[in-house]
Amino acid sequence: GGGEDAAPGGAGQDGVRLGFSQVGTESAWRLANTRSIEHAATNAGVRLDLRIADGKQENQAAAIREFISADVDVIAFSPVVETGWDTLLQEARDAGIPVIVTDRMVDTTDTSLFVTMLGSDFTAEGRKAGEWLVEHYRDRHGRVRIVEIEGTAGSAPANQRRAGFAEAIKADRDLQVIGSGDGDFTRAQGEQVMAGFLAAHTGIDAVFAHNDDEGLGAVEAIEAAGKRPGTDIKIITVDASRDGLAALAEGRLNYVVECNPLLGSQLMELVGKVTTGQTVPRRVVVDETAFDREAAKAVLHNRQY
Ligand code: GYE
Repeated sequence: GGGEDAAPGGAGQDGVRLGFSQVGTESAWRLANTRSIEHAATNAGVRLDLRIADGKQENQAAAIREFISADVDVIAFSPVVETGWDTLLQEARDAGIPVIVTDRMVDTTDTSLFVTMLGSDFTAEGRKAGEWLVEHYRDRHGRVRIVEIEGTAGSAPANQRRAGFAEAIKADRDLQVIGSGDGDFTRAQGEQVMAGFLAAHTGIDAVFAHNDDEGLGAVEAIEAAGKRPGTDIKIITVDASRDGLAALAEGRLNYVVECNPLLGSQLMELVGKVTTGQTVPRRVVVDETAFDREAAKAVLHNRQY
């Protein structure tokens, strides 16, 4: 990777007005995602109107309604939660403005309300996290006590990572989720939820945190409780941010599943196609992998986010 922001314009995007409603500033992933979209828009000559919603659906609704009144050429957004978008999407359609759903999926009754969805396969990410645990505890007999620090309640990545993880750990009945809580994809909330688990349960073996920030918060809570993260308690996270991979290389996290935020140039390509009447696939999936300690050491030096 690394070259994703270098995609040239000239594919119909030049001068196009794009309204983009972003979730917020909750994580390293999100900051990298916003930067990627800004860079790619500049490179493609797209006139970007970017609004940051501070994690609130009502802010996103207000921004999208402003995009509609301003009659932008394309609306794109990363929905903070999955449900509750039908009316708004209908308003965009009535105004004749195509909508591209980015990063997080919406749950709509009518999927023709958006042109395409560009984002990661969150179910596959959750599955990869679960498969690592199944493999790691293959030879152990007896219960493995897992706690889950989930992403923002109602968001697509929280719902789908939970589902993929649950599906994978079913392969071993000894693997049991004994507690779960909403970490809101932030470090502070991840730390607080983990502190609560440590106070409520003894003998926690493993943590599945839905992103790196939550996992790094859990590291702090575990250390504060006098235990060694990565050794006494195993930690699996998603994203593969630089801080996540650094903690993995140090052995404080145990496994990190990649979720790639650098989708700006793919988004601008879709914007160009949509505004020039070309057909686009209904679903575009971002490529990603997963890292153990050795793999983290190998890529850490040139990680961009
Ligand atoms: O994993 C998390 C961010 O929607 C994929 O949101 C994104 C998630 C990402 O806050 O760090």
